[in-house]
Amino acid sequence: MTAAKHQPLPLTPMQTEVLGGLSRGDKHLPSKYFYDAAGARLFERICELPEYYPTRTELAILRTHLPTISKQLGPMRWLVEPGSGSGLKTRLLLEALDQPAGYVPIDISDAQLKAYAQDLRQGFPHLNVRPLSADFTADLQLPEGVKKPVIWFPGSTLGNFRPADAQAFLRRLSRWGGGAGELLLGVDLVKPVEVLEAAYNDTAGVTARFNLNLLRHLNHAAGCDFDLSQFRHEARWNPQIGAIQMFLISLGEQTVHVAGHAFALASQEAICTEYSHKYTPTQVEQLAHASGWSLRNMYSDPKNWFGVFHLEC
Ligand code: AVI
Repeated sequence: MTAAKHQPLPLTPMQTEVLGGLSRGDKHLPSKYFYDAAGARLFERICELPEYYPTRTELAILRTHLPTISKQLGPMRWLVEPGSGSGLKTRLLLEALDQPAGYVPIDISDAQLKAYAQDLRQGFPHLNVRPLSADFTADLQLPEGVKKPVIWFPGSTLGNFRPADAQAFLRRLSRWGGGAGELLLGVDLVKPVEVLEAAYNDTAGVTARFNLNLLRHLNHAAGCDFDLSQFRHEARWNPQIGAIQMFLISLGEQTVHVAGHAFALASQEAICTEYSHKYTPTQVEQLAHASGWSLRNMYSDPKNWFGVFHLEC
């Protein structure tokens, strides 16, 4: 009798990404995996923390300026949102728009998207909601008939892209629906370091739990064996790149495994888990220009902490 040969199982895309990130000299883990169900709940709590100013600042800007923005957009526009469910902000925008032609939320998670669309239809019974299940960072086709859309990308999610990726993404958006659309883009602005670092190192420790939850998610979903008690959260401003970087710091020497591959971590070695780039208004304008957009208007708060940029192709 011959012994059955064990073929290694093919790697999932998630495992491939994790292996790639941990194989680098400066170890990284992909921040998109923060958002399992527990991570999404923790992020909602972050948005309400006293130190985390972006959500309430952007909301205040919208409450003040939506009537003007809506007038400039005019009637019967399709609203398209890459990444469904920025909740209250989207509802405010939908309420402010003059007879929106419809709303297209786009998300990779089909279940989340369907639940969100259903919920929204209850609040806006006359709205044509056409959810699109897709990876919004890749090339995609909007539903038939959705032309010259108003694309809504709030929350400074753009800041989580590296600048070159942000530019490529904005360029892709400029082609959606055949081009000639408009973009409402929420971007967190450069501000004093103390304010920025406090926002990502909150005293209640919610951001630390959000960061560590990434390891829990990867343990379940990618077959890793991270011991959460052996890492601590840290977030710091990197002036060279203009970004807050979040890290998980190894508390001692340890070995972690991913799909049968071992990675040694030195004591105090950092794994970067997130970039959150902050921009000046001029930098946003330059980024927009470099990707086929021009600035119609920018709306900000009295401290200039956050900007809602109205761009057109
Ligand atoms: C989703 N994104 C814009 C958040 C940010 O501020 O970069 C994610 C986050 N990470 C820690 N706190 C919030």
